[in-house]
Amino acid sequence: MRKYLFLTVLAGAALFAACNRPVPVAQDGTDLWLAAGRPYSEVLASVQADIDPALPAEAFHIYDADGQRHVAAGSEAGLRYGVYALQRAEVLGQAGPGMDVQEQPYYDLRLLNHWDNLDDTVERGYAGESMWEWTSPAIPEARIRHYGELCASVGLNGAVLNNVNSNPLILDAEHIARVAKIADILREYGIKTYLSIKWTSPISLSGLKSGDPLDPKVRKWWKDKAAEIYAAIPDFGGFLVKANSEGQAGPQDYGRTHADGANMLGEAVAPYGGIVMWRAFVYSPTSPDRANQAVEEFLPLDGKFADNVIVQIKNGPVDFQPREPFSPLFGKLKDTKMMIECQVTQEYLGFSNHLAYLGTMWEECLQSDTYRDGPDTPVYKTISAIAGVANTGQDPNFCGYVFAQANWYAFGRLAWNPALSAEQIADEWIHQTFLKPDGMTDKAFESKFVEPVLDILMKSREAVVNYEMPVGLHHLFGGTHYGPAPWDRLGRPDWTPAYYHKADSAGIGFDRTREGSDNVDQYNEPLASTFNDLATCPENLILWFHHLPWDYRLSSGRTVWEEICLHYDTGIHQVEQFRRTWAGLKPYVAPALWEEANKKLEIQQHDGEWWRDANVGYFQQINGLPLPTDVRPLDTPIDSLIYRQVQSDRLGMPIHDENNRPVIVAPRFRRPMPPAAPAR
Ligand code: GCW
Repeated sequence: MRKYLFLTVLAGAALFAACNRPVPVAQDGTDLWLAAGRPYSEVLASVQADIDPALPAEAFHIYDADGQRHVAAGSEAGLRYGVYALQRAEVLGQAGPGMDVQEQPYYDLRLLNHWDNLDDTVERGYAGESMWEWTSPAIPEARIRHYGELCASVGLNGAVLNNVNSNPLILDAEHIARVAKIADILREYGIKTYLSIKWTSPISLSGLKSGDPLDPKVRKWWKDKAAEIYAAIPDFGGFLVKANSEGQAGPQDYGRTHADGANMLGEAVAPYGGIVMWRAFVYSPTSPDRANQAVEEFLPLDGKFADNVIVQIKNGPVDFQPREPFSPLFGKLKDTKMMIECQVTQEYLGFSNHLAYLGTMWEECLQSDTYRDGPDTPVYKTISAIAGVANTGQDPNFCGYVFAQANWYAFGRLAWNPALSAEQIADEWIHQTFLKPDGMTDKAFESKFVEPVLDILMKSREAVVNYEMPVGLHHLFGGTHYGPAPWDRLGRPDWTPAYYHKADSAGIGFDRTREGSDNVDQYNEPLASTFNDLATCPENLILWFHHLPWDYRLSSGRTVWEEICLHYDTGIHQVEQFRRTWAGLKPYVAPALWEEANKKLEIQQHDGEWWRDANVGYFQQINGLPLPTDVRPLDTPIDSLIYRQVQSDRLGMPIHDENNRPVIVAPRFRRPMPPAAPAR
């Protein structure tokens, strides 16, 4: 009898569970983080919207009065930000009666930089070809509108449409007319249009003999060009310039300075209120330390830039590596406007294949204290504007991976308010992106789905650091920047991993102390001494600043070699854990999104194993040391990885086989490598 009762209860419970089983809502990622909210027009229609000239232009105020919800703002753009903020608050359950929120953006200039080429390829783009479709007869209006909504919803207000490695043709009449059409659409979303220019444009477009910024003919050419652009686009934002960098020409070719060049362009756009963003990404192959060069070139020019010129500085001193210290230039320039350049596209963090939430990386940089004006001068307070290299393309979901969308979102939110926490932003993004399954309570959705996904996002960047370049290692990649190549020692030295890891039989790491390149002294005290001293240098940057013997003991009691091995191993464990977590989330996610991430996480794990096998295997060849006993053995012997790279398609995307493993091949053209340093 008791047995029957038990079975009946069991059957009842099963029936109850089946009836209450959450049913995922179909979605495909093409709405990005606008998926969960009410449509914008509906939110707008539900409020009393007013322009209040007393508010700053981009500010908004959401409040309740007279039994009605109000959104007041200083301008149309501010109103849009306010309505989107309300939409977000509704999704987050923060829009209850009595809501009273007043905000304005921290920076006036919040831009995306698109590295899109006129042939529709995208430099470091991993989401298909250019979203602007330069080669099509018509401009892709629907996509541009969708982009406008997405940018406006997070408060981005500027877009540089083309690659910093610019094609001069962007400034010909045909392209200006086309850009004007795009600008007309973007304007509706409060977004200003900017262009990257090529320094030699006067020569290639009009046959001038020189690009000398002090040559009156050159100056006139730029003024005329500015007039032509502003006639077509009256609110054109201005120019972004990569000059005397990575083979691009610039004012230094004529014996002039960056300031001479920037100010000449600044003068051309000044009458129209335009600006010039001049990149500080400069380095020459002969310098003993690439990380030193921005300060070396730009510090002497401090105070020499015109008012409408902003120097655009990458977050780290080398190049968007998974972990770098902040660029010391942020702590050095006092009389020059500065902006940070973040990279939203994952050039060094697994393209659109790896789940790497970058909010935590940017937070780390923006919150770093530069001590420029004494303590509490974090990077975010030294700058007056912010730019991010976009991760957008023609893929229907814009970014090539639903989890890559989180980085566009996070960049926008930090541009609006750099003091927001990466965790809060990630939490917002999850709620807005993933639809709650039917038949699931808010509470259950929170604990069963949102929290585990948040946990993955928050750990993801560190996982990439661990399996790619831990303990301060950097620039260990090869070829397309997707996979490892620590063995690479050929060609321009500062483009090879060996220049950065400096591994030999005695040790590893770049000596940037006072005994080495003295990069530490580009930081203000107390940072300079903190980084210089082995006892105080943060261990997650230790091989960035120090060259250490393999058997040097870190605070854990483990040697440098053991720590390196352990970090690679940990990174793979972390991705395995992400996969397990994601597998358990299947009941709550639309199949299309679940499948996409499931596949990509498997790719990520296999790529992580490749990174570990290649780096640990290679360094082991150099130091002759055994693996520590508490890490797993390598999967693939170094002999079948060394000097090889992943096979890539036409757009540089890596190819994986049917088991989601990278297809590792010998490069088609390989010069013989000099022998590695002998093992001891
Ligand atoms: O990160 C490097 C990239 C180049 C890029 C350059 C830059 C646009 O590998 O592709 O060129 O930086 O920022 O100028």
